[in-house]
Amino acid sequence: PAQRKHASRQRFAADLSQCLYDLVIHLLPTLEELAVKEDVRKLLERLIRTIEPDSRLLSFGSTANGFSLRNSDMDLCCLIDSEERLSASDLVVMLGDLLERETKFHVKPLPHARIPIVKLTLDPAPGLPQGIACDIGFENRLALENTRLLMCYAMIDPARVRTMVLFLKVWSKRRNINSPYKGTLSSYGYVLLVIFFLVHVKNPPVLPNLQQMPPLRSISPEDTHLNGYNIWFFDDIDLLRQRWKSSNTETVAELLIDFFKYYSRDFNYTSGVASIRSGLLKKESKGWVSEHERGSPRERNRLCIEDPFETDYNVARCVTRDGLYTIRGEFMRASRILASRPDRALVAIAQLCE
Ligand code: 3AT
Ligand code: MG
Repeated sequence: PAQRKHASRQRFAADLSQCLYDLVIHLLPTLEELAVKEDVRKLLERLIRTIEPDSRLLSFGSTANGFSLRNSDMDLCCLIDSEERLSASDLVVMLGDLLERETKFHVKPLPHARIPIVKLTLDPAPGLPQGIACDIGFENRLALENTRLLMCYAMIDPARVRTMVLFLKVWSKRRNINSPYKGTLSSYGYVLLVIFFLVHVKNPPVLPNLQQMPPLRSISPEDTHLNGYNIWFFDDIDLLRQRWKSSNTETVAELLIDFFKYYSRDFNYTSGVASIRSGLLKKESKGWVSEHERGSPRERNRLCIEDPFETDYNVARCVTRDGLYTIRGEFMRASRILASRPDRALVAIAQLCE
């Protein structure tokens, strides 16, 4: 009977892996969508240069890191290379006016937000059935770097890493636990949970720790630091693909099953901090405690995920007590569904994302 159980588990995992690949392929953005988005970026860049001639408009977030689903929003960052430049909030106001006059976008400038941005939306049109949503921020160089870091992780083992991440994005959106504004976790947070799991929890690891690999030649601190944060990581992916081969041969389904199991019962939410740079840390050692005393409106550190570069920043700071309760409940539910191994993997996926 033990052997039969093992065989059935293997069969289910193989089936599930195939279904996950098939599902994810259908959810990737089309080439047409990517081309339209690139045209939009170029158009916006041209317009911004009428205000700041020495500026560049770069994509970050999922459009740039390989973790994008069909119709995902565009995150854009404007970098200005000249010495004298307008403040971000002035730029937001001016750019807002300009785009309002010159384009068909609906424009919403937010000059007084913590990070000033211009929000844009474009109505659906033929060839663009879902329209476009886009945020333009300024000088957010750390976001460009963390985008590049996630992209490198995606490229080391695209089949397993991208499939896991994309499935979790779909799942978390369908289960309504992907809204930092409502007390749950951002996509960025989920991606970090996956990478933490693949680097630090799985043994043997599926991914190396790019931030702890020694550089090939010595680099001066000026080249590795940005705003006081160490942003160095091993980014020579061609070389890495030649040299680094994971001895972990688990299928994407086995990894996903284990991921849900780990975050439903093994991760210590009370005291643990997930850090992709340093592994499992303690809230206490980072001073990320006691901000959620009873009745306090400031609930900061229920769930702790260290940003890869801004190490004093908890990416999951928006997650409230109720939010975390819901997220953990969802991890348990997913774990339960997968453990019950319905006859067909497709049924499991449908149930998971119900
Ligand atoms: P979607 O496809 O939009 O769901 P995404 O991969 O674009 O997912 P987000 O929209 O959550 O991810 O984030 C876009 C980028 O913004 C990722 C990261 O560079 C930055 N970012 C987002 N949330 C945070 C955060 N809490 N802390 C620091 N940087 C963040
Ligand atoms: Mg995004």
